[in-house]
Amino acid sequence: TFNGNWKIERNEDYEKFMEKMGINMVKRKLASHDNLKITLEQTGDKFHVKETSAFRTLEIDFTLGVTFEYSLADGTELSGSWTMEGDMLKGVFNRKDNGKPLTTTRIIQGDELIQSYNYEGVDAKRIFKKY
Ligand code: MYR
Repeated sequence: TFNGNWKIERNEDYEKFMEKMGINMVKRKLASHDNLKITLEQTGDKFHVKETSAFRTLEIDFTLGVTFEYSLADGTELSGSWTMEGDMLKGVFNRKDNGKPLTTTRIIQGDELIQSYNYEGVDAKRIFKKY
């Protein structure tokens, strides 16, 4: 289950990914130490997400397979949806400014939640532990 309170533990290639996203160096440095925490609550095919970071606090509701809007901390707007493939959450989003896809997955591996990202051929991971 994805349910629980998750706190960022480490990143892999996240700065490179943000660079591909067009985020400037100062923001990349800040964002790689954003102290991101997410709380996930799944009820059937509905998720409630609380996100807290150095940048902001927000709550999001989505239903698997249903398109919704999400803004990144820098204001970049995405539109897309999450689906479940086996034990994996798979997100397919498109940037509203340029139409390009950003794909992401969440899986539980041991005591970690691993979120992977892909944009324009660049992969990154953010790895969370329960708190
Ligand atoms: C959620 O489930 O937490 C809400 C929806 C998340 C949408 C996709 C997230 C992509 C985040 C990319 C971060 C890129 C920073 C440059």
